[in-house]
Amino acid sequence: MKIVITGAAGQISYSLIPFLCERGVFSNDEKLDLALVEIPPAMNKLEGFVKELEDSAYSTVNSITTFDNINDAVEEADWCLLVGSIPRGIVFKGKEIKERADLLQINGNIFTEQGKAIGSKAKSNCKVLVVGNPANTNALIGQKNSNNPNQLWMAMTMLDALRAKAQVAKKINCHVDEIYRLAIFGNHSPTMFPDLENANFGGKNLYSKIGDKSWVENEFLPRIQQRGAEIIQARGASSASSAARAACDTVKNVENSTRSGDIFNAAIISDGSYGVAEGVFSGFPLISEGNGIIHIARDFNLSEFAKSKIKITSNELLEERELVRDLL
Ligand code: NAX
Repeated sequence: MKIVITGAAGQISYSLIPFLCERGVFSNDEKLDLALVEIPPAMNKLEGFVKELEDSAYSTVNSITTFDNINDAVEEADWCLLVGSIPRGIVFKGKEIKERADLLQINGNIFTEQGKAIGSKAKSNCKVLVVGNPANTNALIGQKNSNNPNQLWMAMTMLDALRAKAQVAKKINCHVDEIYRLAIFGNHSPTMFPDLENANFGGKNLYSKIGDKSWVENEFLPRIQQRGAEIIQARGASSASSAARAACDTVKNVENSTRSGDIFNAAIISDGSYGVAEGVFSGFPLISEGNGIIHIARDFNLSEFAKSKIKITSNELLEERELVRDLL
């Protein structure tokens, strides 16, 4: 199993790669060939991390190779985890990147190249998870440029789902594993919509169990939508350990079947389901049959409130798509 990880010297990858190397993510007899990708200035740091991975002596790992370009790395890849991207606020070619439009264009160029490389060189059933922000639109650019319809492209919304589960579990005093069918719709951005109306707890409707509309609308929703900013403010750095756990969980969910009665979360290309605009990457409730076969769960009932929230996040995805139209 060849796994390519970009941004491999970054903070998310520092947690993500050890998680992926633990048993239980892929089938037990699978041996991993890790292809770790960075930009040239970060190669020294990456080599340091590779020494640590070697010292961890994982029984699951067959080989570890490093690359300073995507083209050589993705040859015959089974999975590509695209974590690396240029963050907002950084000085790039002498200019501070403040605007979403600039961020989309700069990262867009990275994902154009990565999409082309994956489409032409990775396996025809390669699975791709985009973590680097703006993740949904980066995935759209990558997928369009891959020109390979059999590969599965996703953007990460699992972290939003885990955050939502954790807050609800605290509210009703249960364990996170007791919560089923909690879905994230839309963009991985503050417009995303975590739906509790279709979620279950102990076989009963979760929204009714919470029984507190004001908490859902005025505390829960803004907290999940702004959780990333809350972490940055407290930690002085963006979410890394939780993001890594969410990325690993996404891989696990795509490789294995979804537990009975549940869904998992990722953004995939929209076919217009649930009122989301067609042709953008949106979070949906998904069901996995294992080995990369996934589909959208079709039995969610949306209230007028949910529909209005999904429209907002869908419109944002359309706006983002317009800003990168030249790259699609
Ligand atoms: P870091 O800045 O620690 O690491 C990013 C790494 O990517 C750096 O080492 C950089 O050299 C590398 N990189 C940049 N361009 C590259 C390229 N073209 N090829 C290969 N490597 C490249 O960021 P980190 O905290 O690890 O976050 C990575 C990305 O995840 C960011 O875009 C961040 O915004 C995004 N996130 C996405 C989340 C999601 O739920 N989808 C949540 C967490 C996180 O905010």
